[in-house]
Amino acid sequence: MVHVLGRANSINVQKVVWCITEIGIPFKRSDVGMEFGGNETPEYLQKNPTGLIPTLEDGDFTVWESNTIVRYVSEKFGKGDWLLSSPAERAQASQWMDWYVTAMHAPMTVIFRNLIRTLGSNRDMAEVHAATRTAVKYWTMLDNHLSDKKFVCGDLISIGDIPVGCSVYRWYTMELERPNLPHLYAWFDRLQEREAYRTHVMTPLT
Ligand SMILES: N[C@@H](CCC(=O)N[C@@H](CS)C(=O)NCC(=O)O)C(=O)O
Repeated sequence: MVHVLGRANSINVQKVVWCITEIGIPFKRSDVGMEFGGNETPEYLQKNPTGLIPTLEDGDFTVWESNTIVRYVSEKFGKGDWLLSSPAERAQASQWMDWYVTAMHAPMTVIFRNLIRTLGSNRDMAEVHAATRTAVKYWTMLDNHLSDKKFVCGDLISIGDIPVGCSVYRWYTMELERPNLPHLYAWFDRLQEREAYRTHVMTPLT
C-alpha cells in the first residue's frame, strides 16, 4: 500500500492517483494542501521540503515531484502498458511529461487560476486570452503529434499520456474558445473510456 499526500483536486495529485489506479497499486490518499493545510508543518516539510503536494510514501521511501512519482511507480509496479521496457520508450514518454511542465503548464495555470479560482470581475481576461493563444499553439503541436497514433507514445497508453491527459480535461472543460483539433479530441475521447481517468481526473474543477 502506498500513501499519497495531497488534495484530490490538484492536477499534480491527479497525475499520481490516475497512474497508480491504472497500474492497480493499493493506495490511500490524505487531503493535504490549500484549505486542508498540513503542507507547512515540520513533519510534512521533513518529507517534502518544497511544502507542495503531492508526496508519495512507499514504506520507508518518500518521493515528491509528481512526474518523478509517476516514473517511480511505473518502474517499480508497472506491467504491460505501464512498464516501458527500453530506454528509447522511457525517453519518449519522459519527453512529453517534461514538455508539459516546461511548456503547457504555465499558460494552462493562468487560464485555470482566472476562470476557476477567481471571481468574475477580478478575472484578468487579457491574461486569459494571451495564455489561451499560447496554449492553442501547444495543443496544436500535440494534435499534430497524435495524427498517426492513439496515444502519446503510440498504440498503447503510457506515462507519457499522464500529465497532458490531466491537462486536456481542463482544456475541454473550461469555458474557452478553442480551435477544432480533431486528433487531440479523439485522444481525449479515448482517455474518457478509462475508468481511472473518469474517476480521478474528470472531477469538478475547483
Ligand atoms: N512540480 C511540482 C509542483 C507541485 C505543486 O505546485 N503543487 C501545488 C498543487 S497542484 C501545491 O502544492 N499547491 C499548494 C497547495 O495545494 O496548498 C509537482 O509536479 O509535484
